[in-house]
Amino acid sequence: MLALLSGQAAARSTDTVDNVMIYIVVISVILLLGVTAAMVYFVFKYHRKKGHKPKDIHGSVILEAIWIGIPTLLVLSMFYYGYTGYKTIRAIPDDAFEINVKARMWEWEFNYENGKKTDTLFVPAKQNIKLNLESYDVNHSLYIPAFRIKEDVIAGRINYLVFNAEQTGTYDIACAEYCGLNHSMMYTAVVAMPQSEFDVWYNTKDVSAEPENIEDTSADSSAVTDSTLIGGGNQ
Ligand SMILES: [Cu+2]
Repeated sequence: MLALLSGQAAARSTDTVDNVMIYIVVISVILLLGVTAAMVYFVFKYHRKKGHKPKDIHGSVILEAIWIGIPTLLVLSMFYYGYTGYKTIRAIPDDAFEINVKARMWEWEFNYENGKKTDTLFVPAKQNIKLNLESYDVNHSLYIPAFRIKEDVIAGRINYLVFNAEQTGTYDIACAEYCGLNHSMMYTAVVAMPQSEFDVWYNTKDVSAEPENIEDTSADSSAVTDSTLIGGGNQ
């Protein structure tokens, strides 16, 4: 919601999902207020009065058509809005930068095309990213709450997740599929860096090295440290 208020979404998918969410919440609140107001009004209007004889009402085609028609249209519009958003999020852009992700009990492994391998996901910001998701063992689920995206990592199958981080920063990654005893320890982070910074890191020889500036900050307050991630999670 913070991103909504400040107008700075962490990723494109954040906006897509939030817009649908707001749409559904607004409709729900309007209906809630309308139903509650009608209920209170009817309590006073139709309370039992002395000497008053209630009369029976036997259906009304127009009324019934209205209360079937309007909710149906509302629900269909929610579906349409949600589905078009889902299609946008699932579409694989041609220029996507691919990273192979392997999940195992209980950690994530990010494998880059040039042989780099990390346990934190480093990506360039404002670039389409495609994660190819595979599991070494059981089912997991890769969840990035700030980007509003989550995809199951199914054993024996390759799944994918696409995103584009609009803002540089560090965001939580969690496992969202209960996968065993230390499932709750499967926190790591996605670090979105400016393209130039990412290129420097990506092209350094040491395959296991993490970006220098990330290592520096992780000592004090960065969310890359395990303790912060475990504390700050929402799974
Ligand atoms: Cu898991």
